[in-house]
Amino acid sequence: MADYEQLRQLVIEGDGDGTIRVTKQLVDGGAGAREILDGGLLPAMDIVGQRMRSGEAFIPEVLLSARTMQGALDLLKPLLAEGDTGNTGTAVIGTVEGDLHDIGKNLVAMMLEGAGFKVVNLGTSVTVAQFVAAVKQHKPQILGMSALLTTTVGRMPELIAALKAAGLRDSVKVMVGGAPVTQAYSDEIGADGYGANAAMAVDHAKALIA
Ligand code: B1M
Repeated sequence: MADYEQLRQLVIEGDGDGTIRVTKQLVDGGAGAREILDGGLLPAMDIVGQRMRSGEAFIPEVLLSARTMQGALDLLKPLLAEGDTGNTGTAVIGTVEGDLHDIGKNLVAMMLEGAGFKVVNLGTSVTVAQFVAAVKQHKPQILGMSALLTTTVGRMPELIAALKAAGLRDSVKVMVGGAPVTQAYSDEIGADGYGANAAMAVDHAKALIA
């Protein structure tokens, strides 16, 4: 019988096949995608982060856990994207330049899709110029930036300044998130919305375009 403790352990160990198997068993047993995320996958990545900080886990192990987590997210994607299929609006999202962390950003993207947004996911290490070009091309209602490093979070105000310089700032609502980002930082840099997690990000995005 699959359980969340087992799932957390498999993600921490970076066991991709085991994680997929247990995730499938939980889905077949009637668990919802949010439940699987909150009960197993997200707490597992928190533990991986603590181990990285304390020197117990190194980059190769962290990368294995991250790949494992992404595999489970891919499996859950149809469930996360279920629901409102209407066209709520367009969201362009990416991880800022110099930053390769994409699990949280991809989760936000999947859940925005689930809320009916058309999502243009620009990937990782997206430059300010690439974000600005994407705003010109896709004319989104929401522009989302993710940053996980204290050394890359400063790209966020740079992009806001670049949008102003290009005369685009009033055309789009800017949302920010990621581990070092707080509501206070979001306010300080003049972003329109912040999400501490993916569910809050989606709620804010919907409220911003209501
Ligand atoms: Co990195 N890493 N990492 N890492 N990594 C952190 C962020 C760190 C906190 C670990 C630690 O020391 N405890 C630390 C940053 C310290 C700091 O800046 N103060 C760190 C470091 C130092 C580094 C390197 C510099 C390590 C090195 O090389 N010496 C290096 C940098 C590489 C680079 O980016 N240039 C590095 C590399 C990596 C891996 C490649 C090995 C891997 C990333 C793989 C990948 O993403 N494909 C990795 C991982 C996995 C982590 C941890 C362990 C987990 C991140 C994660 O995926 N969390 C992380 C520790 C941690 O955060 N606890 C760590 C799960 C994910 C669902 O949560 O991303 O927070 P999160 O997203 C949440 C919310 O933040 C929010 O919603 C999401 C879902 O709830 N959210 C948004 C995110 N984006 C949003 C956008 C929004 C709204 C909400 O609106 C647009």
